[in-house]
Amino acid sequence: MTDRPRLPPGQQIAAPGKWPIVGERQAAPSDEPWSVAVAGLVERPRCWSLEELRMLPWTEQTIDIHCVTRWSKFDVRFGGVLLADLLAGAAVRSTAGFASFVARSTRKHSTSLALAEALSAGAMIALEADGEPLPRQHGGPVRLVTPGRYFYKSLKWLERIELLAEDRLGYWEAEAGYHNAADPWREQRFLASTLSRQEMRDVLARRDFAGRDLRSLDATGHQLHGLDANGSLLRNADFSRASLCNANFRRANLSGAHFVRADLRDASFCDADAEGADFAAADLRGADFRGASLVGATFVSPSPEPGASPAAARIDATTHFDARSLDDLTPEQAAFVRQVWK
Ligand SMILES: Nc1nc2c(c(=O)[nH]1)N[C@H]1C(S)=C(S)[C@@H](COP(=O)(O)O)O[C@H]1N2
Ligand SMILES: [Mo]
Repeated sequence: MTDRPRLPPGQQIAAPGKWPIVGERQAAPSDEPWSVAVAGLVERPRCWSLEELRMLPWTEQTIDIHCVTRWSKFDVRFGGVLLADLLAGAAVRSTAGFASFVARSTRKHSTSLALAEALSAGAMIALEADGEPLPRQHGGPVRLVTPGRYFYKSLKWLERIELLAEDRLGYWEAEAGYHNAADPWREQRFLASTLSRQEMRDVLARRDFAGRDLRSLDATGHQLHGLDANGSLLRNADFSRASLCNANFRRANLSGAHFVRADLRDASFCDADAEGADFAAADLRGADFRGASLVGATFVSPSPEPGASPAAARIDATTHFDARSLDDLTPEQAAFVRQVWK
């Protein structure tokens, strides 16, 4: 076996002791006691209370969390029950190829896995993290944990597992174009854009993105000063080296978008979701990040190539940040921004 680095490509370690909350922040309010139901293509559909779950074979797995928004957290020790041990009690039918995991949340959040992959990955029903009951905001009292996949395959507040013949795409996979395979080592983050090349050219020529779904758009090197991208969906879009002076990205979803070496002078990112966005070597003088979410964002390239000029964003006193939002950055990124800001 070849030695591979512990951190998958494009990931950074979250601040020590920090475990960001991503996606929904709480379960749906309910007076029902917590339980996990197994239904669908099984011989014996049934429901386990938390006490019953604790009577199944107990497993502990120490895993590295890799969030698609580019932060990672090493060595979280999850305690609970292997999916395999739970399903053994329900007698899965041979026609079941997929498992859909549904949360007790207001939007009935879900994710899915091919059954064979879930079992071989060691997917588990977790009740504890680092020896403590799972915190509520992290999916307590019971969540799915799928080792070796981006963390969106680890559903919080697990309530129901449905065994299916065909896959049923989960919430992020269907709504946000998250990759259904989710392998961090292959950077399976997002599906490719749904636009044709001609549609891409048209939309770039018009410079009006407002409110549109343009995920994974390739706008590298384009002249887009004054662009109106208010409220647009630009997950994973590539604006590397683009001219974006005065661009309006207010309330846009820029999760995982690339702005490497872009000219973003006086651009507005107010209230935008810029989680995992990459601003390495971008010109951010006059840019406004107030109200923006910056979890996992990059402002200085963590490992510039030897001999290359350091890929640090140009930030000065005219760049606007909420000081508090800098706490969401990794320590290295936060230290860099605090040092050059003002
Ligand atoms: N019910 C539910 N589970 C969810 C999500 C969500 O929005 N709702 N988000 C997913 C995503 S994208 C991630 S990265 C992890 C975040 O888990 P954490 O908040 O405990 O870090 O939960 C996953 N499970
Ligand atoms: Mo995520």
